[in-house]
This record gives sequence, structure tokens and C-alpha cells, in this order.
Amino acid sequence: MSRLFTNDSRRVEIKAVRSGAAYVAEIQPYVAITAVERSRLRKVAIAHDGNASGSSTLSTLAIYNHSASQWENHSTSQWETLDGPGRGVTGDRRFDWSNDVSPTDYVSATGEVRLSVKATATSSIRTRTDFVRFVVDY
Ligand SMILES: [Ca+2]
Repeated sequence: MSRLFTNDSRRVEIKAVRSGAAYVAEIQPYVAITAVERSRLRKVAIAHDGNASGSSTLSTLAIYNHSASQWENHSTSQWETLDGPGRGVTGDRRFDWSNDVSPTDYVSATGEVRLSVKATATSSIRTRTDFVRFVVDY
């Protein structure tokens, strides 16, 4: 997966698998931080550059949010959409996101920060991810 480290048109391509009537291609790049880093965390930032084949493909970037409800005694952990769905993004599109308000929401108990790069279409397509960067400030 070192192809993802630099924005150089060397890509990781994921071919869609059929899911009912749809075709879905997904890659979940992630990093793990230490307990000390997590306890001191001030900011999480993500940069992504990539595209997917297919003029009507829907592309979405999401991050896993591990925050628990303060009012109910159960977890509300879920994917949180950061970008998209964008339709027919067949050329590279840069996207940057950061959170310095509640950054630990995006870190699991074991220190994992996980991104989802997902494309959905009605025919076989591929995600074509050039670059993913995670930055954690602590
Ligand atoms: Ca690359």
C-alpha cells in the first residue's frame, strides 16, 4: 500500500464486487496511534486524492466515528460521511478534512483511525486511489 503515500499517479485500484443490484468497490486505509498519543490528541487530519471509473459512479469518503451517546447507554459508533457522494468523479479530486474539536471521536479504543474510500455503481467499476495521508497532532 506504499503507493498511497505519495501523490504521484501510482495508485491502488480496487475492483468492485457485486452486492445485489449494485457494484461496490471499497478500500479502508487506516493508521494506529498509541495510547499516549490518543490521550494528548489535539487534531486529526486526512488528505485524499483519487477517483473512480464510471461516469455515473457515486464516490464517498467516510471516517469511522467512535463517539458514544451521552444520553443513552449505548454506542452510536458509525461511519460519518466526509465527502460525497460525488457522481462521476473520474479524474483525481483532492479532498482535505480535519477536526480539532473532538478528535478522539475518530480514534478507536485500540488507537485506530479508519477511512473508507467507497464507490458504488450499477456496473463493474474501480476506485483509483492515488494518495491518502493521516496527520495526528498531539
Ligand atoms: Ca500514489
